[in-house]
Amino acid sequence: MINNQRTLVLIKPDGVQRGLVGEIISRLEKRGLMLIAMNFRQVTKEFAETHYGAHIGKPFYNGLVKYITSAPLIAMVWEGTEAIKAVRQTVGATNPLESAPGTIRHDLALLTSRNLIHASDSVETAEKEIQMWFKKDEIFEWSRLHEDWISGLN
Ligand code: FUP
Repeated sequence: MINNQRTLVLIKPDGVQRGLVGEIISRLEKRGLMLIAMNFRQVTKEFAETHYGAHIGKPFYNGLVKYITSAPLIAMVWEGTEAIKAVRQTVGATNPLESAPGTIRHDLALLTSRNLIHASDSVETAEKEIQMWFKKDEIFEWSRLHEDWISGLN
């Protein structure tokens, strides 16, 4: 497999509350990505502030931290060829009103402030976020019998 990557994906509290967990996971599974870690949790204010540290001071920051800590969320690690780019493409642009039809945010959301999902935006961020959200022994390597039908090269 070329450029095999891992990326952190969160189904934020609005996704859980709206019953969209299965739909979102299904879209990533169908794309050909592999789920290698997953848990359900409600994060503290301190944890959320570390995760969204890049946004401190922005006008939406306090609301963002409140939103993400308000109820449980799903945290996952997905793996696959170019997983970081592939997941962000399937997720769509930050503002659902500007995201492409067929993407999760376009099809299932309306507002940036309730855009359902988080996905790491670079290799460096992915590494940092995966380390922050998961212990090593919570991540499972597994293999698919039909791998060549998804990631085979010609
Ligand atoms: P993304 O990488 O697409 O999740 O987007 P950003 O890192 O730019 O923003 C992180 C989160 O901040 C978004 F998912 C939602 C929130 N946000 C707002 O609520 N309002 C804004 O104007 C911008 C971002």
